[in-house]
Amino acid sequence: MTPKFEYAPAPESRSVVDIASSYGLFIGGEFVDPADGKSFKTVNPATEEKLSDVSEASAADVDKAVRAARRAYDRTWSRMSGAERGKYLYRIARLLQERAREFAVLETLDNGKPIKESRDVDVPTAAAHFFYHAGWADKLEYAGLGPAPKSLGVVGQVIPWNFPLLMLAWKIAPALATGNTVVLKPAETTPLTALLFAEVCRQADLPPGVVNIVTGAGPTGQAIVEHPGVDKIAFTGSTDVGKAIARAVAGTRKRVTLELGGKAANIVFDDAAIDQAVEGIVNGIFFNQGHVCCAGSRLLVQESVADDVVHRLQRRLRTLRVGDPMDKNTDVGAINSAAQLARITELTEAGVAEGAQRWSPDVELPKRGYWFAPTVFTGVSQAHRIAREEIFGPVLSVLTFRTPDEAVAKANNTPYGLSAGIWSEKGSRVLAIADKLRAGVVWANTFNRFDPTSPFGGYKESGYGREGGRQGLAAYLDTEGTH
Ligand code: TAP
Repeated sequence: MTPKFEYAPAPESRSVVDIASSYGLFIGGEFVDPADGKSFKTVNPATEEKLSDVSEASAADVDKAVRAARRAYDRTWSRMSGAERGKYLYRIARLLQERAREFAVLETLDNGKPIKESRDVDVPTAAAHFFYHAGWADKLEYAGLGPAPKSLGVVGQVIPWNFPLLMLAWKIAPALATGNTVVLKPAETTPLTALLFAEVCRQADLPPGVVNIVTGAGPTGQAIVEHPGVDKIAFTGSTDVGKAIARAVAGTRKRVTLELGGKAANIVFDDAAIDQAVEGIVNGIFFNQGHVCCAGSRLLVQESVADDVVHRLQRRLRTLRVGDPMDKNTDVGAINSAAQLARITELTEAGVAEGAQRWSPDVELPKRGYWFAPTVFTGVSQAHRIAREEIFGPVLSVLTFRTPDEAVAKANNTPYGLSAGIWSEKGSRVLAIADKLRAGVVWANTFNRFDPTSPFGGYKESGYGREGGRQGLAAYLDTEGTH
């Protein structure tokens, strides 16, 4: 598709939030320079314009952060009552709400996601995670995890770029509520909301060292994983890196939880409310440009309604607005990085080469920045790469089935098992199918709904451990008294 126009982000977006020209590492409650003075730039993926220079933490910096976290754990955080810890979490939650506009704008500038998503999903859901876990802080003995479960100590957390603030909240809120201290590394391409969050920690008077933010690339994450002073690793990212982390911590005292990739089936039966299902399909794969671990990237549609569903889906996709993420009417924003765009392009080319039929609505993509038009593949077989591999972009693969058993077999025919969706008006069918799906989260007549009260996590190669809900607390507690 030939790019046709260019735009600049609205000038007011820069005035909503102050972006410093460079950022230090947040260690022990202070922004400090990295030991070897290295930095990297973070860009706006919608314009390729540089936003800021961010410090690159070396192993020495990670060591400093782990020591700060240990000191904070020993001297203050582990000695504090749950009720006191809860007050800090409530304070952080309220500050996220008060500064919601800044967070939403910054997230959209750094990530490329539509402002209406950062405003209505990422930021409020992040605040909700802090509110929810604040409530648990003084009630841990009632969580059904043993009489007086103890915290683990220093937790190393490594997160991806698709929901930078929300993934931070999923990690930091339960860790703090359960009495642990944290060293967190955001993804290289989206560090800015984590650094704004560091400022919020200071504003909330969080004791220095309870939260430490070290920015950098893969090696910084690796230094956290390998540091002997870390008691637990919580990782969200690709299955390949997750496997490397599991190998690195094998045989050490470190606990580990992994939230990895997915290739979710969104299953539409012939008795479904079709228009409602079409909305769910669109939300399932085009929300956040499809940069969603639990995206409904495989549409399994019953043969008798397949033509109708695809036709209505195409009609709906023609109405999507692709472009400036800062425009409140935009539905599909920019791809997060050149590397991710290359991966999406490579896989979609493989889809064509393997014989699937590719379709996109006629959209005008901006000239600069990283863009990919919403894409639907029909005529997909289970052997195609686009049906097996995680694309992590706005690309839907459509497969068909005749019987419910065939739907289940196809849905489960993947090494992943993070999520799935079922569209049917029959409650008994929904329950029966949900029971047979090998996926950690199953949505019925909806998709991509996130709530702090409900545990989220994978089966099979999508990882282990749960985040959210009562079950998510267990990942941060020594429930067996063996740590
Ligand atoms: P990864 O490349 O795995 O990166 C995730 C994080 O790990 C980043 O902070 C990355 O740093 C860091 N990292 C890279 N190499 C590392 C190493 N050897 N040791 C320790 N840390 C390392 O994934 P991604 O491309 O950012 O994210 C996309 C993937 O995340 C997808 O597969 C998606 O499904 C998965 N994801 C899963 C979930 C859940 S909840 N299951 C949620 C969101 C995303 P850099 O950014 O600097 O490379």
